[in-house]
Parts: sequence; structure tokens; C-alpha cells
Amino acid sequence: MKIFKQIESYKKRIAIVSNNEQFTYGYLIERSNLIASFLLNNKEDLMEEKIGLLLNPDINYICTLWGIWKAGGVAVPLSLSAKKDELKHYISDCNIKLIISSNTYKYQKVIPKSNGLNIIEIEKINIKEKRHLPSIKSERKAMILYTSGTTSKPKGVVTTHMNVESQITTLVEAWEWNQEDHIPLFLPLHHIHGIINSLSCPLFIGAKVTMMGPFDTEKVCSQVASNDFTVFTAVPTIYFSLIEKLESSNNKKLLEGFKKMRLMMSGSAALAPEIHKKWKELTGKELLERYGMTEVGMALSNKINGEKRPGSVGVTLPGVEVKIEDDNGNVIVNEGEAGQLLIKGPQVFLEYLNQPDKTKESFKGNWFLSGDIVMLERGYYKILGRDSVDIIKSGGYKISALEIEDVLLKNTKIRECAVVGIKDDKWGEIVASGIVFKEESLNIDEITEWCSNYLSDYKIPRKIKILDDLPKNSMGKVTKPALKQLFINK
Ligand code: MLC
Ligand code: AMP
Repeated sequence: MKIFKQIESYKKRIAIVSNNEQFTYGYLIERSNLIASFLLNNKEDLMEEKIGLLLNPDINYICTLWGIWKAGGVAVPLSLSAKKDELKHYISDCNIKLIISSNTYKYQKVIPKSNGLNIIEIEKINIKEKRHLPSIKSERKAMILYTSGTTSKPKGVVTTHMNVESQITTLVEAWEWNQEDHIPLFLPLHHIHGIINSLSCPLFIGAKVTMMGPFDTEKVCSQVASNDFTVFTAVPTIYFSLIEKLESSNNKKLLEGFKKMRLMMSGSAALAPEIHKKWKELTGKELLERYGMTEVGMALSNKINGEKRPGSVGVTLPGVEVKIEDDNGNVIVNEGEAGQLLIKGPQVFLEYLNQPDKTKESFKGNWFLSGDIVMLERGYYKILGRDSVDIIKSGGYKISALEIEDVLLKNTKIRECAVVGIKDDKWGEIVASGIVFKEESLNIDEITEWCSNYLSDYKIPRKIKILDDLPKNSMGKVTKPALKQLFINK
């Protein structure tokens, strides 16, 4: 990957601050070379063997990710908050035989025991000698990230080295990343926002990343007040929490910390214009909203040196092509007409793992069908929503309603259920479920507990209505818009 050549020239610069220690680019190069050598063992090349990462978001994460790439493996970053069943799906879908974990992460509790699965603690990789590393062609597979959609189980999005590199370089150019930049990283590292935007862009250019662990309002605010960050990227829910903090405290240093940043971005979910406005009122800074997707990296962005329009995601990023099509597949050229966004470019993913049919139906020629409904308005794109009611975005996480329904229906007391996303100021949407029981019922706490056995915290229904019947149309099919309305009406 180009990034590995590029960083040779900034060996002495500080790349990462992690657990109050500073690490140079030279350290990253050496440590990732050694991890690659360890992974290779006696092989010449890992030949796209899939390796899971269940690592704390610290220095070890980036050294391992790069080590896997350098050895010719495919990195599968996994969620530290995933439940047993979720991990089981990722591990079997990818046929993972090796996971690199941290000694502080209790993987024994969540990783299903299976023959042939090896788990190695990163702290125990102490190899001292670098061996010859393979040269990896850019069209080879590099990474698999899991994303939810209109299938009940999350799908593995496979990207090549070329895809990853294009996703990085387009942003380095558009957002004018430079070596003086310093960014705090608090987003999860099993999604593209954290991996590409927060971590890989600054490292590509020789800037500095402070890895802070999972988002914590107090921790982030104290670092912003005392540090010299220049770039900040977060999901709208985080700006909501930061606004609450700014409004309730009179911390001048914190305000100054935000004021002096050159670029503050929001994405992964719609940024409500009220949050955009409030942020500007409080800090004097306009948030730059952009639009992306696990399958394509970032595609649309407001202009760094131009208008940052509330409620809009701006224009295409360098190297990205987009078009809008109506339901009949005709291209829409007029402003103000809504249709599906199609995306093309070198950053667009290769395939969904083990799902050739899903991959095929997600493309029209080289164009990826995003499933997002958009329109052009005075030269800027506006995201109007998803074409599927079964996809929910909460706290920046994409959630499949079908996955939650499957878990609820595993409970033998539940006759029927339907899951929808309800608009929420802080979370964007929150998960809500209508449930019909057979004879015996469960109370809300029992339903929540049931779900939390199988699902990550952010997927658990926060609003539950116990109903005698679900709203249905004349054909007997559940009408989710009517169910949503029941929650809105209270
Ligand atoms: C947690 N809580 C929720 C919830 N998640 N309530 C409703 N809906 C949810 N989704 C509750 C908890 O139960 C808890 O309740 C309280 O909120 C605090 O929980 P927490 O886990 O501590 O929350 P917090 O740490 O504040 O996490 C919020 C967050 C996190 C926004 C920081 O969700 C996050 O990191 N999101 C980022 C996801 C991301 O990176 N997405 C990018 C995907 S890539 P109680 O009662 O116990 O207080 C992509 C492409 C692109 O989308 O364009 O970028
Ligand atoms: P994910 O699959 O987690 O990568 O989520 C990608 C989806 O997030 C997109 O298809 C959009 O629906 C949504 N998304 C990302 N950025 C924005 C944004 N700025 N505004 C609205 N939706 C967004």
C-alpha cells in the first residue's frame, strides 16, 4: 500500500499518542513489520487468510492492522461490544482461524470455543527478527467490515488495498490533511468512520492521532481543553452530548479548544440542522457534514473552503462519481426530484462475502446502488432517507430491524413482532418494537434482557409496545409505517 512507502519519510514524527505514551512512525513501521513476520511464520505470503482483530483501540490496533496487510492477510476488525452470537456469525462467515486480541479483553467469555480457532494476545507477540515480507498487489483483498442491511445477519463488505487507499487519498485531498494536524480518536474501530476518517487519513499524511478509547464526554472535553487538536470527526449523537456539556459548563478552555480547530466534521447519520446551528452559536464553528457508507467510503461532502450548508451533504468527493435514478432506473437530472443515489469509483468495495447474489443485485454495471434516497438542491446533495424501512440508524450505527425481529422470535412466548426506528433528537433514531404474545407474556425488563443475551447494546429496543395485534394491511402484512405512528402518537 502507498501509505507504507509514504511513511518511510516521516519515521521520526509522532504518529500515535496512546495510553499517555507517544509512538513515532518509525515504531509503527518496525512493530507492524514484526507482527507481519510473526503472522507469516514460515509462509511467504498469507494469501488473503482472514485474521480477526478484537483489540482495544490503542497502539496495538494499528500495528496489527498494518501487520496483517503487510503479510498479505485480510483484516477483519471485530466489535469489542459484540455478543457471543454476533461474533459466532462473523467468525464462521469469514472462516476465521486466527484472532489477535488484547490481554485486557475478556475474549474467553464471548468467543465461542471451536476447534481450529486460535486466539493470540498481541502482548505476547515478541518476535525480534523481521523476515522478508511479500509485495502485495493493489487489487488483492485487504479488509472485511460487517454492516447491517436488509438481510437479518450483517454482511461482510470486502474491500481491496486499492479501495482502502482510494478511500483515504480522496479525503486527504478534499479535507486538506497536513502534517501539522492532530485528531482525537474515540470512534469504534470496526467501522469505516473510525478506521478510515479518524485513523488512516492522518497517518497517511504524517499527522498525529490521540487514541482515547471509546467516546466519553468528560474525557473528550478535558482533552480538547488541554490539547492542540486541529481536526475533529464524530457522529451527530456525539455533538448532541457535547452541546449538553457546553451548555451546562462555563469552561472557557474547552470552548477555545473547539474554536481553534481548523475542521470539525459530522457524518454516519443525518445531522439535524438544529445541531448544526447550536454548534455554531456555541463555538463559532460550522460543522462540515459529509455522507459515506461502509461499501464506498466517503462519497459526498460539504466544501472545506465553501458553503457548509445545514441539512445537506454537499458535492462529490475527488474521484467519486454519483448519479440519481428514479424507480424505473431513469437518470434524474433536475434539481428537486428525489431518487436513489448510485455511486461509482475506485473506492467502491469488491463484493459482499459469500453473497454473490446480494453483490449482483447491489450493482447496476459498475454503479453501486446505495439504497439512499437523495435529491439535488441548489448544487448540493440532500439525503432524504433510506428506501428500506428495515434499516435503522442509531447513534451512527446501522441496524437491521430483521436481525432484532429474529432474536425476539426466538423467544417461544412471542407470537409476532415488528421492529422500526423512531425519530429521536439524540440518537437520530431509536429502536422500537411492537410485540404480540401467545398466552404467557414477558414484561419489558424481561424482553430487554432476552435481547441483550444476543445483541449489542445499541440494537436493543428502547421502546416496546405490547399489542393484541400488529397493524396490518388487507393482505395481512405488517404495516411498519402504521406501527411507527403508534409510537409517535404515544
Ligand atoms: C446506548 N444507549 C442507547 C443507545 N446506545 N440508547 C438508545 N439508543 C442507542 N442506540 C444508552 C445506553 O444503554 C446507556 O443508557 C446510555 O445510552 C449511554 O450508553 P453508552 O453506550 O455509554 O453511550 P455512549 O458511550 O454515549 O455511546 C454513544 C456513541 C456510540 C454515539 C458514542 O454509540 C458510538 O460510538 N457511535 C458511533 C458509531 C459509528 O462509528 N458509526 C459509524 C459507522 S460507519 P443508561 O440508561 O445505562 O445510561 C458509517 C459510514 C459513514 O456509518 O458515513 O461514516
Ligand atoms: P453504514 O452501513 O454503517 O456504513 O451506514 C451508511 C449509511 O449511513 C448510509 O447509507 C446513509 O444511510 C447513512 N449516512 C451516512 N452519512 C450520512 C449523512 N451525513 N446523512 C444522512 N445519512 C448518512
